[in-house]
Amino acid sequence: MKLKWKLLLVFVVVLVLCTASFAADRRIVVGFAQIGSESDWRVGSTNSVRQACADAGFELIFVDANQMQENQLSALRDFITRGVDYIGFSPVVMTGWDQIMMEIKDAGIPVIMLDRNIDMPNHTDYYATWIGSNFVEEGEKSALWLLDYLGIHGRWGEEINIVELQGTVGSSPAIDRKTGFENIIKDHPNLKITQSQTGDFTTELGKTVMESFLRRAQSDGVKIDVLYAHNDGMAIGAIQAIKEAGLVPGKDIIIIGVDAVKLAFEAILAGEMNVTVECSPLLGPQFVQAIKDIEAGETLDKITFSIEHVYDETLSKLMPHRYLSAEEHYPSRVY
Ligand code: GYE
Repeated sequence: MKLKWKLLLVFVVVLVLCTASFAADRRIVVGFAQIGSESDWRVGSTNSVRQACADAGFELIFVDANQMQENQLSALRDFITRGVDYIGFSPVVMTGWDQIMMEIKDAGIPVIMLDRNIDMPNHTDYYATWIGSNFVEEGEKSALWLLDYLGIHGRWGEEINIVELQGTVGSSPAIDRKTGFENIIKDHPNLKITQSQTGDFTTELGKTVMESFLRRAQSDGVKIDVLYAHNDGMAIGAIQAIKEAGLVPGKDIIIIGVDAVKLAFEAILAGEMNVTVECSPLLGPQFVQAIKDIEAGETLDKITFSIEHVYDETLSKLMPHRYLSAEEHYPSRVY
């Protein structure tokens, strides 16, 4: 063989080997469009996704959208342009995603929905799976806990005025937690929601809105018996407002929160909050597993719910089959 052909052969062999090793080393690239960092829950969710992707050796392009839909839309569009392998997505609100979901589908990028859901025609056609909590059930559990609590305190049938701090307007947990709670209280006409407003899932707004609930209740001469907050962060802010108004949270006003973050456990142990309904943000490992399953050619279930509990320091002593002790589980909380 002539030298020039030999050199060409060597070149081709080297090229093939390089390409093969590049393919073997090629990391899976995941774009994740996160809502923001509005709560301890969300921070727990972000940490869980980051850690699980790092453990799996994925390259993660992570965007914090600061609770703004337009930021999420541009992050998703950027993921398409970059040609990521997978998209992870927690939509801040339910609607307004039709166009982008179609674009992602056309680009052939599998989407894994985490935590919140979208509302568009045939929405399940646009994602491989959705992993999260049953928010309607969380609302129902909150109301059922309240009925049990009133029962053991001999307040069954008493007129009970409830104020509600809703989550982000138009988000699936805010819509569903309200629906779930109302599903139960509608059969109990003595339980009334007297004021209801959004606190956007933040502690700061939870406090501000609770202050206005208290002012309005005072001027109307109406007692507030219960606060139902769609997340613990808002409940913590409201507790502050209640204290500043000279009332005793957890006693003068029964406080119900959702998420089961560490701070809620601390408030329960301090007697300032009564119960927290768990919603787990630790979805990173399931998110990574879903990607691995798709890589292996499996078809995923469209919905995966996480298993969650209710924690308090009163009913868990009497009904341990239904409620868990906050004190006992506090040391093992990770968010
Ligand atoms: O309850 C709240 C957060 O979407 C389930 O978002 C999540 C909610 C969670 O900021 O704290």
